[in-house]
Amino acid sequence: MSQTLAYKILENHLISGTLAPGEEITIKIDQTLTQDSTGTMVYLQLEAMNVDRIQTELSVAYIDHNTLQTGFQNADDHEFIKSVAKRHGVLFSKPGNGICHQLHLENFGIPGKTLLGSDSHTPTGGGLGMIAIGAGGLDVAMAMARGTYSLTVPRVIGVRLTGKLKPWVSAKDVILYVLQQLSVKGGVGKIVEYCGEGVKSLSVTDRATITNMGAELGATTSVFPSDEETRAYLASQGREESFVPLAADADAVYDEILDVDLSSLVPFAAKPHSPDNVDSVENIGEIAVSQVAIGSCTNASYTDLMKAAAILKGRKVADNVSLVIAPGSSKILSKMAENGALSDLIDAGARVIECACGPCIGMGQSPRSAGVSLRTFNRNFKGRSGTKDADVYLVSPETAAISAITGVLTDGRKSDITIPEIPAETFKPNDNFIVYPTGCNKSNTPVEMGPNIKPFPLNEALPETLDAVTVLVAGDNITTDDIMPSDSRLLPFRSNVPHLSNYCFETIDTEFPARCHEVDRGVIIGGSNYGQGSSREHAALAPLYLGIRFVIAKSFARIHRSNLINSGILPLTFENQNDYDNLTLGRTLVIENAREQIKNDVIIVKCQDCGKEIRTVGNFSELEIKMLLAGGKINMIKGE
Ligand code: MIC
Ligand code: SF4
Repeated sequence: MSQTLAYKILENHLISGTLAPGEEITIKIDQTLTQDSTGTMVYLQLEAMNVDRIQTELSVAYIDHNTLQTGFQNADDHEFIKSVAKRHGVLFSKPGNGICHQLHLENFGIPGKTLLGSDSHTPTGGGLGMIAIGAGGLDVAMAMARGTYSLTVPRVIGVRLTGKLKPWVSAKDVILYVLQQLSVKGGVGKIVEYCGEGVKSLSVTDRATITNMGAELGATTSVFPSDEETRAYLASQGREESFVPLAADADAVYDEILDVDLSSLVPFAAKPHSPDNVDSVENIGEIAVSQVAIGSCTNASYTDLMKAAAILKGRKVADNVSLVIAPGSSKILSKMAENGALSDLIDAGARVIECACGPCIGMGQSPRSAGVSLRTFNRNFKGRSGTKDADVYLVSPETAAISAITGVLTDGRKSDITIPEIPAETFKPNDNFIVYPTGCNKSNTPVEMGPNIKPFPLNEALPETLDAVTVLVAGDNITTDDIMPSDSRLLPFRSNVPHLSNYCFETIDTEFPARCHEVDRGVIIGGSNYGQGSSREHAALAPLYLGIRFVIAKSFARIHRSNLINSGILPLTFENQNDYDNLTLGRTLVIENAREQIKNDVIIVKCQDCGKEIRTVGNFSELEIKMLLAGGKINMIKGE
């Protein structure tokens, strides 16, 4: 039977289950990656699993998020991660080497392999033809321990590309257009597979920009074929031997098709405060800009930065603009130092900062009050930049660079600048930032545990009767940045859930933690796509710490739903969405006979105050039921 590329790779890795949409399967995981802001939890969990060596072909621990070492906490976390990585056979990438997804593409990604990462933008690897999936930290720890991952088989959308991009239009505009068409919920339960003759006009890093931001569609992952462009990219990184040609069968049938004519696209921007709030730069108009930031795992490749350098060369950053540039990797920065492009950026007035996530996660470089910041990043959620009232627009590197010069949002097609073709480069292998675990094991390498690292909270087995008080009624598209905000102030506490919990839902309702402390158990009511965005399991662990035992929402984002289940918190959806409107704060909701009910199609939740019954749906797989009964994944493993 003819197959999509996604299903071919999944089939090659199938351990159990039926490869059909909606079925639960277990697949072999070849590679994992972690980063530091989710990594401390991952390695605490790996230690708790009491395994000796990892079961994957390759696992890498990157340090890229918490690199502003304003106190001992981040540096302690880095040492902790390094020590556990060495004990179990995981490679460790030091801070300064670059952003995990860019580094993985350059150094380790292999077409046709599976990659599980404790970061929602792990699908960047789909640019190389991998099935690369973002997951909660516990799932990644399990994948290291057992070499497997279980998931519900997604459907596959084909995005059929034709034509070729015009000057000043680039990969970012492709994915912004797809986001405009499909929305931040459009990819939930789906893999986005790119096909069509337009694919070959996109380089691997262009493709990686597109698969990276597939996370913003809510998709399980996105994937491109592996072709001559893939070979060229791997060769440029000195890894041509890793090349494997891969494509869907010619007559593969997709569950849906979206046709995109690349030649019809224009420069786009995602307006505040959602990546799918997309319009053309021309329509938005020449708004004044106070900051421009080029970088992140979406758009900090060599070509992206070289294009920005070519636009800025010999010109001056506008007086009203602070231009900040964070290169994706040390190899890129080094190459640009070598070929002079770095001087072009600095001479134009750019602030070149460390190769790390930096401003993308609010680690410094917050914009001015009520400022307008143009960013080549992937998320513009309110407050994520560290400035609550800033307006963040997501744009391509070309649009960012030209706007930095003019000081207003600018459609480059109107300028007289011609962006030169960026010649392909070869990069010197450099693993001086990598710590190899050679010769290390559990008996000769101690765990380095700093004083800020606290144990993670554990739930208890599901009781027969679960009663909880409504402590929050939230709207649609609540992000995990809303649930557990992260910025330079809070990121140092990613290994300290008790401290973090004081800031849970800070951007939405500052009274939330106090309200939770007043009741024994709490329940959160959410709208649709609850928990979109980051993979941080802290968005489940902090509520768990505060006594949240179930969440009823109109729908859930994939990774957050799994994180809730891993923590033993029930994610339930309303069968009748009108029930959402009747719920207010302070209601006691009861699930009687909960241990049996979670196995049913419909789970009845009774409102003790009004006597009304709310019909909810769990749709839990067998494995999920086991986890929920045990009070979470760790408890389940301990009981096995
Ligand atoms: C993000 O871009 O939101 C992050 C920070 O990389 C997160 C991970 C985290 O919250 O630590 C993600 O995308 O998963
Ligand atoms: Fe880092 Fe931003 Fe990418 Fe998240 S989205 S991994 S914070 S660069």
